[in-house]
Amino acid sequence: MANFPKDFLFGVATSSYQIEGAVNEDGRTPSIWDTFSKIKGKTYNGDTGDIACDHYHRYKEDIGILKEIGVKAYRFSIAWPRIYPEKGKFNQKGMDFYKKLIDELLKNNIKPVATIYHWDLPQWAGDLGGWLNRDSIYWYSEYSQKLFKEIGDVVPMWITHNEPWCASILSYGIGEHAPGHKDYREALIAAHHILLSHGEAVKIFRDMNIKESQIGITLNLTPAYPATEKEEDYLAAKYADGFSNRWFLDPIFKGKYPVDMIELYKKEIGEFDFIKNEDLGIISQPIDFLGINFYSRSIVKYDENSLIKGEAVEGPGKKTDMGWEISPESLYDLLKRIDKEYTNMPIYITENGAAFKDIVNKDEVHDQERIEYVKEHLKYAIKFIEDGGNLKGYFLWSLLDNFEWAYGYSKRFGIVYVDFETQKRILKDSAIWYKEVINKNLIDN
Ligand code: NCW
Repeated sequence: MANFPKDFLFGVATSSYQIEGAVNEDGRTPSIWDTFSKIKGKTYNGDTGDIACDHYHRYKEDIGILKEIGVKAYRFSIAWPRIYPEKGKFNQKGMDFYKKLIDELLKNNIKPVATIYHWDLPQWAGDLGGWLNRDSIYWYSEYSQKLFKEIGDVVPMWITHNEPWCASILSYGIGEHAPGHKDYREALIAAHHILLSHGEAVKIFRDMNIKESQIGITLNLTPAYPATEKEEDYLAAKYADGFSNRWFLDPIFKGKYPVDMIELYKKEIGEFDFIKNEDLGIISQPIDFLGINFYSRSIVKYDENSLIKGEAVEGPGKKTDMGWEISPESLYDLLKRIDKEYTNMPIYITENGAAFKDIVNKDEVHDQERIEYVKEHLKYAIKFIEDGGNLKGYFLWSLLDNFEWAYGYSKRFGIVYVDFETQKRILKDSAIWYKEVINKNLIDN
C-alpha cells in the first residue's frame, strides 16, 4: 500500500475538439482540425470531431460523472474559434459556454484547470499561415488576455499550451496532425512561435495581477534510451532527447536552445534567422508549475541517414493499443531528471493513460489492462514523491473515449466508455477503480 499526500490533486483531462462536437453552434467557426479531418485520408475512416462526445450539449451529465468518480480537478481546453471566430472579433456566446462549464464545476467542488490551446487553431489563423506567421503570437496574446479578463480568477490553474511538440513537429514537420505539412524548417518556426506565445501569455497574466491563480505549460516528454551500449547509440539517444524534450525544456527553463541540436538542425533547415535576440528572455518567463504528459519512452539506435541520427527500435515491454511500449519506470527516470537538471517547482502529470480495445458486455467494461497501466505509473509517481520530488497532482487521460486525432474513433483512452451512436456513457472498471484510489488516497499493491 502506498499513500498520496493529503492535498494531492487527482483529476482527469480532456480537450475541446476531441469531445465537444457542436462545431457550428453559437458562432463557432472551423478550426484547422475541422478542415484537416475532412480531407480524404487524413484521419482513420474519415472521422471528424463534428459530433465527438457531444459534450457541448451534455456537459452537465459529464460533470455529474466527474462528481461520481470523485475527482478533485478537471482539466479541459478552450476552443479558440469559439472565442475568436474571426480575427479580432470576440464571441460572447462561445465564452458563455466555458463560464457555464466552470460554474458547474465549482458548484460541484471540482477545480477547473484550463488549457488555452490544445491544437484547434482557428482556420482564419491557419489561412494567415498559422504558427508560421510571427503575428500568431499577437493573435494568441489577444485571445489569452481576453480569457484572463473574463475568467482569469475563477480558473485557479492555467496551462498555456498542450504539447508544443505535437502542435509543431508532428503538425508542420511530420505531417500527421493539422495542418499536415512536412517541412522541418516550418516545424521549428512553429515551435518557436508557440513557445514565444507561451511567454507572452505568462507576461500578460503577471501584468494583470491575477493573484489567486497559477500559470504553467504542459510538455509531452519522452525519455530516450540507447538500444545498445555502443557509443553511437548513446549519441542517437542524446539527439532523440534533444528532439523530444530538450528543445522545449531548455528555452523554458534555461533561456536557450540546446547547442548540439542547433548545430544538427542547421544542416537541414539553414539559418535560425527567425529567432530574435529578445525572444529567449520572453520564452523563459518564470512559471508557477510544469505540466508533464507522459505515455511512453523511446529506444533508439544510431542511423547516419536520419535527421536526428537515430531510428526508434521496438522496446521489449507490452504495448498499448497505440503501439506505445508500457514503461512506468521511465516516468520515474524522467521526473528525477527534471528535478535534477531543470526545476524543483511543482510538477503536475497533466496526462497519463492508455488506449486499449474495450469490450462492452451487459453495460460493463472490464478494462483490467488500463487499471494496471495507471496503477503502475501511480506507483512510480508516489516513489518520486517519497524521494522528495515536488509532484502535486495527476490527471488521467482521458475522462471519455473521444476523437483521437488522426486515429479518429478507433482508439479508446477513456475511463468512461462512449457509444458514439447513442452517446451513452458507461463507467469502465478503471473509473470505478480510480474512484476508490481517490477516495482512499492510496493504491493497493
Ligand atoms: S497523440 C498524443 N496524445 C493523445 C491525445 O489524445 C491528446 O490530445 C494528447 O494530449 C493522448 O495524449 C496526447 N500525444 C502524443 C504523444 C507522443 C508520445 C509518443 C510516445 C511513443 C514513443
